[in-house]
Amino acid sequence: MLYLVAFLLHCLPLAMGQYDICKSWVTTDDGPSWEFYACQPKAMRMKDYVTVRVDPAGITCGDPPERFCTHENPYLCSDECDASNPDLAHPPKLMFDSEDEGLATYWQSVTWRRYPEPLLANITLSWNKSIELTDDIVITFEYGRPTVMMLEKSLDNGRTWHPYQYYADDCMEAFSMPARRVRELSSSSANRVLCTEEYSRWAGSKKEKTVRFEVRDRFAIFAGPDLRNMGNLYTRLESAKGLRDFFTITDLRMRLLRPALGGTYVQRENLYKYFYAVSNIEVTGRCKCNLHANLCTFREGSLQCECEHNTTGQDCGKCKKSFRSRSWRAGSYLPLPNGSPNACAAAGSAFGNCECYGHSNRCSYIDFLNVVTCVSCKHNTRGQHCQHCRLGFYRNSSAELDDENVCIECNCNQIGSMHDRCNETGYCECREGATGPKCDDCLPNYYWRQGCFPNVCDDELLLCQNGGTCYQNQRCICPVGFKGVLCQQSRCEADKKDCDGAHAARGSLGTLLLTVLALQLRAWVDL
Ligand SMILES: *[C@@H]1O[C@H](CO)[C@@H](O)[C@H](O)[C@H]1NC(C)=O
Ligand SMILES: *[C@@H]1O[C@H](CO)[C@@H](O)[C@H](O)[C@H]1NC(C)=O
Ligand SMILES: *[C@@H]1O[C@H](CO)[C@@H](O)[C@H](O)[C@H]1NC(C)=O
Ligand SMILES: *[C@@H]1O[C@H](CO)[C@@H](O)[C@H](O)[C@H]1NC(C)=O
Ligand SMILES: *[C@@H]1O[C@H](CO)[C@@H](O)[C@H](O)[C@H]1NC(C)=O
Ligand SMILES: [Ca+2]
Repeated sequence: MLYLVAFLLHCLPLAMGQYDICKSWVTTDDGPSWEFYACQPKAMRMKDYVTVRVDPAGITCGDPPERFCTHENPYLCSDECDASNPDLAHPPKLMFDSEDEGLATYWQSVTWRRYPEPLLANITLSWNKSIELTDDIVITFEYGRPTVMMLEKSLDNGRTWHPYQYYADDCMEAFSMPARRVRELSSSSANRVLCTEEYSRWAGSKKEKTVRFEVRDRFAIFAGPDLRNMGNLYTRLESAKGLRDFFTITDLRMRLLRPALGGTYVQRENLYKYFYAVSNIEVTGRCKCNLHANLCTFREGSLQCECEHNTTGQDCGKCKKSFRSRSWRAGSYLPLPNGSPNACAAAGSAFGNCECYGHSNRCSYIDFLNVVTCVSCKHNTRGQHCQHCRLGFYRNSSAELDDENVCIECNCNQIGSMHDRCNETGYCECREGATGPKCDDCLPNYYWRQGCFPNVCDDELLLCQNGGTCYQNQRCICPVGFKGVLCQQSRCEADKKDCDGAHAARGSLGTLLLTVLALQLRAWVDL
């Protein structure tokens, strides 16, 4: 009880004390046993686990050493940045140290001496782990906040990026977006990406130093202004499409696009007072463990969920081996207050010993065969244990039997192949002349035209005669006066008018008849 009180006190500010245990030992009428619950790790200061990258190269000040001024005192330029002197250097790691000594330590960029070329910098934070934000992201700028910047996020370790929020002193001018406030959002637009002017205006460098990404204000749309109704938030996170992903990140990127100006114009005669200086980046969140873990530890350079419910993986995203009798599912916040663990079940626990490799969650007993078999195998599998691939699919040899990608479509070319089945290595059975794993190529001496056909002509054996040219192995284009598949035949054998006497004399009875016929036809047309 004491523990509980202490715990509640500790967590009240965020009211996030729910879902903190994965299981408990309970006594029931059948004796003591484990009871399982949906669970998630506590929120942490994520800056302690981040790796940072600052772009472009050479954007950090001090190499070569450089003097800079401040907006307050633009003509007293006594400050110096020198990367080779630890007391005067401003490396990126100073964005993540603790600031409790009073004096701010900060990363600083070079000054805007290349004006009017833009002063651009990217600060990329990577966790190599999916994280669910639980509080605002707060970025602290010394010497003024940027007048234009953008926040981007990635959900796939930096492979793809999406805008998260735009910041400008004039959103219309900078991004062609109307300025909006998160507080104006409604429950249907809680995951909208917007442009805000709240954090970009000049307010004197001493006063307003922070730029926020407002997580709490978005939570408040569902949980009320002081986040008391977390149940409603969890219900929404469970049901509203895309809402949970909106607060999930693996990486963050700040794109600094224009520094503080300290006024309306850039003073070209004193460019040493324009630069970026970031003293702190606070990111509060929890490891995403799919509600299957309440601990997340830093091991081998990355955060890892300590998975329960017989799940495994960095995010507890799959079932442990031999606990795959049904498909993996994330735990659920619902029903309130303890949620559903949706634990992985041991093979053999459901129905005799019916393993379905996670492709079915239903078994059925077939009376007259006296067997238990999986029902409705998914992922293109079939068989008593969903252990085979459906016709038209073949086994992915690099995937385990319980992998969702275990069966790959044969993809046989419809025209080139006999049918849409393939052998164990994905080879289709080809019609005559076709070849290739999918039968979408032709053998040598065949050409493709709605299937493979033997070459009519080529440059080796089936040469076009009498100066004809071979068109795509399909036919000979004959010069005037010749015809036939290989232009081997003179037209005078068909039409007397084109012929000299010598040729006509050698004409056979057949061609003679044809000639007569043609002449008659012409006479008839002329009429
Ligand atoms: C910052 O990152 C964006 C991609 O998110 C890229 O297009 C841009 O070139 C980068 N800027 C710098 C200065 O590296
Ligand atoms: C990212 O995390 C995974 C899983 O813990 C690990 O295998 C991998 O080496 C990590 N990658 C980096 C770049 O740290
Ligand atoms: C996980 O498997 C173990 C046996 O290894 C079992 O004792 C435990 O109850 C299982 N947990 C869940 C949540 O099913
Ligand atoms: C085969 O399975 C592996 C492992 O799951 C997967 O990475 C790969 O994409 C699969 N191959 C195909 C062609 O689907
Ligand atoms: C599948 O067919 C291809 C082409 O006929 C053949 O090379 C391969 O050995 C076959 N694989 C199996 C497992 O039969
Ligand atoms: Ca600092």
